[in-house]
Amino acid sequence: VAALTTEGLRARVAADLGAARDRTALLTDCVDDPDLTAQHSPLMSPLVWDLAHIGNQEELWLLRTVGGHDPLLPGIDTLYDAFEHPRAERPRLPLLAPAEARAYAARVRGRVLDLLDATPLDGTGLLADGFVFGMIAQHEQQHDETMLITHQLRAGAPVLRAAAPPSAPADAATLPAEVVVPGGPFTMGTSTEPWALDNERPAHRVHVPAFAIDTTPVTNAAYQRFIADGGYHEPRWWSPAGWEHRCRAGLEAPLFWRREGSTWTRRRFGVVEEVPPAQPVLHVCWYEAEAYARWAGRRLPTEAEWEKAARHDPVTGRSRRYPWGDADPEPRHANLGQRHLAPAEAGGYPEGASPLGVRQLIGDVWEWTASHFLPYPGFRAWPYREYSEVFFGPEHRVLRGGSFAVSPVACRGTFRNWDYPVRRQIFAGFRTARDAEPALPDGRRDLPQ
Ligand code: AVJ
Ligand code: FE
Repeated sequence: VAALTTEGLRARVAADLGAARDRTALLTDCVDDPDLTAQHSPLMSPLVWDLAHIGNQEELWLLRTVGGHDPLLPGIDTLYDAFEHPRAERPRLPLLAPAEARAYAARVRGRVLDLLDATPLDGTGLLADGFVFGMIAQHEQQHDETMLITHQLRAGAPVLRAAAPPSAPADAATLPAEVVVPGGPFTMGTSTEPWALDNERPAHRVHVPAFAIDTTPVTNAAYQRFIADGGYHEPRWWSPAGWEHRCRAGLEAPLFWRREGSTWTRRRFGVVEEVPPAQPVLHVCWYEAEAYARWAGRRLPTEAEWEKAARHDPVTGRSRRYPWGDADPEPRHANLGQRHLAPAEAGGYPEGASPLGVRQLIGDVWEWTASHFLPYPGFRAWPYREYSEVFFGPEHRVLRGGSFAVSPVACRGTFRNWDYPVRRQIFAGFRTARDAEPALPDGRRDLPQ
């Protein structure tokens, strides 16, 4: 973004806003009005809430804060303030009806495109490198992922379709199980990425001791070995909080899985299929990831380890924007943007590998890390406390890397997501790690039987 001319940046903003709106339309035009206003899960808003909230945030930040406009629909702000009304309450609010919500979001967008033409994007603060426009494009795409989660929770006939993700390349079968990342400092976070959000800032040096990390996310086949080995019934693999949750919630397998005879099936956007063994496991909570890792004789990577594996270039000592380099994501690099509605098989996207050969760090599945969601040293809430600051603390765990449902505009090596350790409806999987000593000489490890 930084290298663009003002006109190039304007075109980029318009394209990113347009791509977000196309995605929003795809997710909301395929269902009827009762489906848009229904609550498909108490964890989620009705889709029509997300739709108007997208428009309302765009109006607040772009039309009112930047443009100085008066409110378009006086009185609606409180309905669409995520902090005033928890998700479970939203269906009972006097929300805009689907046609009104669409018209409102479209009206806001029309004025935003006029404002974009009239606004210099080389200013400071909110306008530096077009930041606030980029923030709003990211916000809409984040809600597009949220709406896709709602679709996954929705019962009924399938309404979404997409091409299957690519199969793993031939070398996937012979990849080393893990990659050793040498110890030493690296630069975590960013002070230069123009559209990075506040929690990704500032860049700071972190010393990370040598560790080994899985070359790919943990697969359904590997996870099924944990289940078959009685992993859900062995308290020793679980932390005390994890075991308590496993018992209270009656966890036996990932969310959406069902055992049918000797095979596992799962429901994906209304379609029941056999669980694909080579795809990364999806819809496990942090506690399940933690238990699997302990069963495998390993642990979850810390957030710093994950980011070092993803960004550190041992040749130059620099941190890259993405595992493959500084170039923006293209379809050959990673499974992003809801092009496919599932993760690609483990070992996929060799062109997106990190310098040390770690694959699929970006895209496919969000990856749970061991770390709590905390501010970096020198953190400054910007432009609003409710994006990150109010969520810092031990109750959330950090997820990294983005899923197949994440847009390239809202995904990079520094991007941080977070959620409660019990959450399973998000598109989350994980990979495991270990301290690097003692390393096996060929970089392999023994897999659990
Ligand atoms: C960063 C994904 C946790 O969806 O709750 C959307 C993003 N913030 N609107 C969320 C967000 C405000 C946020 N997450
Ligand atoms: Fe939001």
